[in-house]
Amino acid sequence: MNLNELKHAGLKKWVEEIAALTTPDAIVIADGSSAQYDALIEETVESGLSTRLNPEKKPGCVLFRSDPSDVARVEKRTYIASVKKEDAGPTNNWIDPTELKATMTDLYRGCMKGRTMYVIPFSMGPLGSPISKIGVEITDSAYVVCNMMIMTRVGTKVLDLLGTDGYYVPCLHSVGKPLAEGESDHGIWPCAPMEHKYISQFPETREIWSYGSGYGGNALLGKKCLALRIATVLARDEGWLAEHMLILKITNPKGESKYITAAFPSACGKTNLAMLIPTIPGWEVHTVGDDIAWMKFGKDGYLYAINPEAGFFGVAPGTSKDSNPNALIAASKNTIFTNVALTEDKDVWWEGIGYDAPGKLIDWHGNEWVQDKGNKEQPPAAHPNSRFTAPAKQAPSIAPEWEDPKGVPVSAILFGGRRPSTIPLVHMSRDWNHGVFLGSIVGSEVTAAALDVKAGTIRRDPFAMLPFCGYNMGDYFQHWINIGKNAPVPEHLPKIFYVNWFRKTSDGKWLWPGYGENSRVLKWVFECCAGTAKTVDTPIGIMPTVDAIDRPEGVTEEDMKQLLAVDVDGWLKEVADIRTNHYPKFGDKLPKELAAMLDVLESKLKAAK
Ligand code: SAT
Ligand code: MN
Repeated sequence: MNLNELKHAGLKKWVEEIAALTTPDAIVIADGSSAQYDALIEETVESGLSTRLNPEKKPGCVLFRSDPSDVARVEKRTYIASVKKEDAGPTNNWIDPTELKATMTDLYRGCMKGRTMYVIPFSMGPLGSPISKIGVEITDSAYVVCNMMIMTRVGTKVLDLLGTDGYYVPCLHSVGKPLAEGESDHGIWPCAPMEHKYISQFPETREIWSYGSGYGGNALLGKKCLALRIATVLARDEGWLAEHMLILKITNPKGESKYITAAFPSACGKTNLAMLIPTIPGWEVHTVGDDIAWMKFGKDGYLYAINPEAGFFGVAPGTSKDSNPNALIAASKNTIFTNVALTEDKDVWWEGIGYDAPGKLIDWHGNEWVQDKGNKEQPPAAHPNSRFTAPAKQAPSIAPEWEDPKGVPVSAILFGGRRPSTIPLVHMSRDWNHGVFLGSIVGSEVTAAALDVKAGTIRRDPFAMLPFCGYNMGDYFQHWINIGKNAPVPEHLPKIFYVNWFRKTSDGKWLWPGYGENSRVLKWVFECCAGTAKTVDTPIGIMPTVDAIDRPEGVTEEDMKQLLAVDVDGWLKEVADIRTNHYPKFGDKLPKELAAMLDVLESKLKAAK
């Protein structure tokens, strides 16, 4: 289909304006057909940008290698360009929108010369769902088009839904001009130097402008840019929640199901939990989503969640038959791999795949690589942030109702992080505001190697939304409080939990095995929602009794006591850290309900001492 067939006058005008600015050689509209997908992939194979994988081992799969400078989201080049700086808040980068648009317009000028401009109409969420949103991405990257075709619902059906004047979020993307001035093109994966990269959200006008990166969340604008940063703004204004959460369904042996959403900072196993295989006989877990949840009140007063995405953009390293067999199967066909290693027989390999590298590999740089197991310093064959882009429907664990336009009613919301001490295996909030408090204090321990901070430091990542909230995080906390206040049926609000799979003994051993065994904790969560759980009230909230959770093999009663103990001194340190280092960041935007919650926690802990 061509530009003249676009029935939406506003969209056509926007596409023409961008074409005049960026001067592409051709314009192609993504129709969502598999013929178009195949042709685009074939083009990338022919140009050398991608490699087709072994059709017997990985049918319909390709491998891309990005530029070594373009391998992850770039938080320091990500902007919330609200009119007032205060509206971006203390946790976001800000540039005045007029100034930023002027800078970026200069960069965009002529940037698509020699390339094709693609117009991608996409729906975040099932087509026509009252919770879904439509976006249109303009990009000069075929890689982006193909990834968007897996991650979202793309094509003419979306244009039909949009009609002649429907609302869409405009998302403009270019991989940018080559790395160095005068250089014809930097290698085969074009991108701009760091100081020219901009991932910009304009919250008032609900626009996304991205320049200079071709990778992941910088370039697939439906994901973090629309489904989180812009969606949080829409959600605030329209009274719903756009969250960085997986959605899973848990079913007990009687066939009764509950839906749970969960937010964790990165590297805490969100995709693994979403696809977990329970170790408790008779229980089942199914996947609705692994990264983002949009939740809106239904007529019955329950919060209904949809997964706005249609695929998984999962981290490859560490994914194995043991850690996540469902993800491996999901990514066994029709999948785009990025920056993993290639085997001699054109299969993929990565660190933590569960077996040694077979023979000579081509690493993510495109160089020969032979595993040297004695050498701990050997650079990895797959980039640590290498990815698979796989259709969600290919996961054996996918819930049959994952595309239900009305969403699924949420019974429980989990928050969690990587906390070797203090935070117990699980506790439940006393009420909604206490749950909001738990979300606001989410943090994860960082290692000295990972970030430029002292080992053992807690990096606070409220609601796991630090890089993804499109407005002032203090106002975002208030929005969560307001959702509770305005709940049509307060008893139908989800219960809120804080979990921690990462407790260690004083000599550094894991206290809890994690993975499939986490189903034992999910079972207790299920029972809390059903009103059948064994619970005890403690200064920090509602906890399981020591015998409430069946112990996995290797976990002793002593371990369980430790996992479920209230560490009063540890929590008092936590309170002090929140009071002096965390909450003051939000100034007078910090909701009074949260300040009060901190005081209550402190006095309960002191009374227990
Ligand atoms: O690159 S993405 O933002 O899509 C994934 C991630 O960093 O969480
Ligand atoms: Mn994520």
